[in-house]
Formats: sequence, C-alpha cells, structure tokens
Amino acid sequence: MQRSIDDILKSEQDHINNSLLNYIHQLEVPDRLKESVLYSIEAGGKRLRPLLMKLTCEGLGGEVDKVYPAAAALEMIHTYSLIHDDLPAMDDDMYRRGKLTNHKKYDEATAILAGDGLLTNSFHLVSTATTYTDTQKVKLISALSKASGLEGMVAGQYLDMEAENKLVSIVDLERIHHLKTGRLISFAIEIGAYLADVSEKKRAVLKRFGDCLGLIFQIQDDILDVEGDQELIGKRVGSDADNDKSTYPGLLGIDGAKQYKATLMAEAAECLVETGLENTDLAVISTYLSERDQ
Ligand code: GRG
Repeated sequence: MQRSIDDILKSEQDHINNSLLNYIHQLEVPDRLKESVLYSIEAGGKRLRPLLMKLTCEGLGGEVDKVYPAAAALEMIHTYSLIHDDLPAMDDDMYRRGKLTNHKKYDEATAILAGDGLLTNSFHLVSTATTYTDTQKVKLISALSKASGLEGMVAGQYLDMEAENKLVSIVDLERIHHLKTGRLISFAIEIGAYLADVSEKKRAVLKRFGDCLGLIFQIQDDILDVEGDQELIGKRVGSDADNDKSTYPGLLGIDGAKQYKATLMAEAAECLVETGLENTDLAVISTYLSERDQ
C-alpha cells in the first residue's frame, strides 16, 4: 500500500538524519567548524535525494539498510553545494531554509571550509562504510564524484553563473539544469537501482526516469518562483526569482512550463510502469516533486 507524502517524508528523515549525524559526531573536528557543519546539516533540508535513493532501492526489492551510507554521503554533497552557492562570490544570499546562510551565521572562511569538509568527507564516509564490498565502494565513489564534479554539478553551477543576465536557449537551459540539479537526483536513482542489483535494462529505464525527475524538480522550482505562495516566496530569498537568469517560465511562458512539466511527468510515469514501480512510494514522491509548494 502506498503511504501519504507526509508519512514518507517523516519516517525516512529520521533514518537519514541518524546516519548523517552519527557519522559527523564521531569525527574529531575543531569545535566551531563542526558547529558550522552541523548548522547547515541540521537546518531543515527535506532529504529528498537520500529519500529517492532509498525508495528506488526498496521498490526494486533491495536491502534498504545498504542505502544509508551512500545516501548520507549524497546529502553531505548537496549541503556543501548549498553552502558554497550562498557565498558572496556566487549567489551572495543572506537566508536559506528560513535561516541565516552559513557564512552569515559564521564567516566566509568557515563556510568555505565547512563545504570543503562535507565534500571531502562524503567520500571518506563511503570508503569506510562496513556495508559495502570494495567493488561497491569504488563504484559509489566513482559515480558520486562524477555526478558532483567538473563534468557534473560543478559544471552546471559554472554554466549557470556564466549565463547570468543573458537570455539562453532552452537547450542551454536544459543542459545547465541537467548538470546543476539533475545529476545528483539521477545519482540517487542510479545508486538505488545499483544497490538493489537489478538488470542493466531496468537501470537504463531508471536513468531516463532520474533525468526526467531532475528537470521536473527544476521546472517546479522556477514555477514556484513565479507563482508560489507569497509568504513562502519571502522564505525563498536567494532563489532565481531575484535575478535575471533565464527560467522555464521565462522562456516558455508559465503555461508552456507547466505543459512541459506534464510531458516529463508522463514520461517519468511510463518509466515507473516499465520497471514495475508505478504503485510504490517512489511514484508518490515523484508526484510530490512536481507539485510541491516549497
Ligand atoms: C556550489 C558547486 C556548487 C554547486 C551549487 C545545487 C546548486 C549547485 C545550487 C543551488 C541553487 C538552487 C536553489 C537550485 C535549485 C534547485 C535546488 C538544488 C534546490 C534546493 O534543493 P532542495 O529543495 O533543498 O532539495 P533542501 O533545502 O530541502 O535540502
């Protein structure tokens, strides 16, 4: 039976938070740096990427406990990316998740090092996890560094900054978002399937699903910037609403963006049917991602 989105989010967040916090708490880190890392880790993120990994693995009949170290590592990289994205040299934001950004709460140097530490230790976490074989560790570290590095999220962030205040084509916009936001989301799905040890064929279909989901997530983010609840928009300070970057509603119009999102949702739903996941919690979370209001 499928659970409600609230039940899914609540039940999984505890597991993921425990894995993250258990790992970070046992590290010997200078007090203030550790405080700064924990400030961002505990700032109220939705843990969507770890959740996607877990639900993919679970839906495919895999052993879910195997997911948590990789999922925690992924969330550490996501958190580092947000800390660095908020820095003065990048988006220069004052608030994130309704709280002061890391560099405003601490200072720029501490925020840079907190991000660097989260990135580096994500690989340490995977390499020391007792749940994985050596082959699995190499696969996980290789896929995670590829998704987040110079050919992945970092490239997307660079292209996004380069495109600032320019009108880019829809093809360029898609490339930016595929790299910047999509690669970590696809990684979550890919690794959920890998740890469940399903066939190459299923993994290829789920790769298509991950790519669709990444774009859906971003289109919804852009739509929220245009027409989200005004009170919530106030909390979304630092979102793309406050600069001139090209967005899906900007390029396609708000109706065009919604239509495109619906096309991608239909393709994502087809992928779930092809892999037998259409009645699982993964389907519930996909719908949530396309309709979320924050
Ligand atoms: C600094 C290398 C580097 C990369 C930054 C992800 C990113 C790249 C920047 C964030 C900019 C942004 C707001 C993108 C929109 C999509 C997005 C990643 C939203 C935040 O993800 P959620 O909603 O965040 O999962 P929470 O707060 O729930 O963790």
